[in-house]
Amino acid sequence: MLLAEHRRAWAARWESADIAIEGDEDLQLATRLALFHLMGSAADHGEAAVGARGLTGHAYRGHVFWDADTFVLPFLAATHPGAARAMLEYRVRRLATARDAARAAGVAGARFPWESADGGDDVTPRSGRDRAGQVVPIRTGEDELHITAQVAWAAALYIDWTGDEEFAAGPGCELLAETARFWASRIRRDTTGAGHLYGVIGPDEYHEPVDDSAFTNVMARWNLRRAAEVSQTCAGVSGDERRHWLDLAESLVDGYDGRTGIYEQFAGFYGLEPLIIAEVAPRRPITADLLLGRERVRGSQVVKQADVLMLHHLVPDEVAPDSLVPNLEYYEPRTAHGSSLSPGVHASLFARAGMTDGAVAALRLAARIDLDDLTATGAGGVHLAAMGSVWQALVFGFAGLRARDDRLVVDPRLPTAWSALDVRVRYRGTAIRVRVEPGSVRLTADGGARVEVAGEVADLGAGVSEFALPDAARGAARLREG
Ligand code: IFM
Repeated sequence: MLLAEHRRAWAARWESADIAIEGDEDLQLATRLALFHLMGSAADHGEAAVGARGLTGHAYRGHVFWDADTFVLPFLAATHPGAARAMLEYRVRRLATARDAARAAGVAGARFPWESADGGDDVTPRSGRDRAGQVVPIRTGEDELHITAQVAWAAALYIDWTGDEEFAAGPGCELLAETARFWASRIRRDTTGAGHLYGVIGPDEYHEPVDDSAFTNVMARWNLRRAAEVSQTCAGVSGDERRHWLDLAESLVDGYDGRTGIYEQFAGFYGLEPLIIAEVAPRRPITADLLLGRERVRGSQVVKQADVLMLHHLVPDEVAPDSLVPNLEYYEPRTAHGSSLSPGVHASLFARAGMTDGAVAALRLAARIDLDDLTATGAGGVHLAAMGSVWQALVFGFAGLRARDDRLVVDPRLPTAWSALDVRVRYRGTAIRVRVEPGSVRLTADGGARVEVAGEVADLGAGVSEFALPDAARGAARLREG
């Protein structure tokens, strides 16, 4: 194929993926670098295993983590769905291995591995050397169970964005049902009937193992509920099983305190040393366990990466209404951003909370992780999940896009320093360009789509629709269509 044809094919393939940030050239450039790597990370069909560093470096031996399902896949589902489907196919083809892993652990359903390669069994190393050269045990392969819910979450997000009914009724349903069965048999009920998950690791790997990780419990709850909903239209799940899932979901404790509006990260977190990493570290991101020692960090409230806050990002309908701001205020100064996955999630949430200065600062960190080698781990390859988090912060956070029920929700927050944010996505087969300017949002679609813009529901046809955004809290008034 000639170079010009290659270019045309590449442009056609990715026409729904560009992002323009008008008013911030540095962020624009860094964002395009992230898009470039994300675009190159997955195949269009067959199955695609996306390692934590893609194909750019040796770190983590190319293994696939939740980085793929949670951070990279959403970009593909919303811009180039065939590639997202290929990533899901990687999981679908390893479902039998995940079932074997569950059986070997004495539980039902399917248990996906924390780190996987070609075979689909768990390949997490059992020990490693930390940056000070000390040999340390690695327990994530045994205990970081939330990966199983992330696979289900990725399948559901793909269904929500694409409306792929064949996948939803077939392999998607199977993934959701088998992951729900895993949680159903792993939950233990105490004498009061409350459900618990003991001995797990949440995203914050500084604390391991813990009981009742709010993140893991709420993701498991979401998994059980979503499986009960989706499996109504697919074979193999009885009404009794669905009711059992819903009952267990209801029973799970989640550490939420209605008086403070805060989720306790895990049972006993509040009793740890109240060390605020933002006050003691010279800068963030910081590898807090290296700075302060593993044991000190383990006994303190220093959080490695977005943990409770990941819930507000991934499953906002599953957390208590109005709990974003209190949790952001509580956990943000406690978070070291010791993982590159973290600042982009904070950026997205700051944007959702309307705190756009904090959002831009966090986004800048996420976007410059590889450019400035902020974690000094760049030699191992680029941090694909961080790049995915940059896209998510811009599209889910600032532009406020979300596939919810039968519609695409658009609820933007534009920082004052930006004159416009222009993003492109593909929602249920329709290419949609979303241009946010101060006070307005313009949607250009190449077909039909139901949208909800700051509270107002509208059915778009092909063409341009403009909505006023007089005040994000008060909603939008439609200006013109055509
Ligand atoms: O998946 C991540 C994890 O959340 C933190 N440590 C690195 C892994 C691979 O990027």
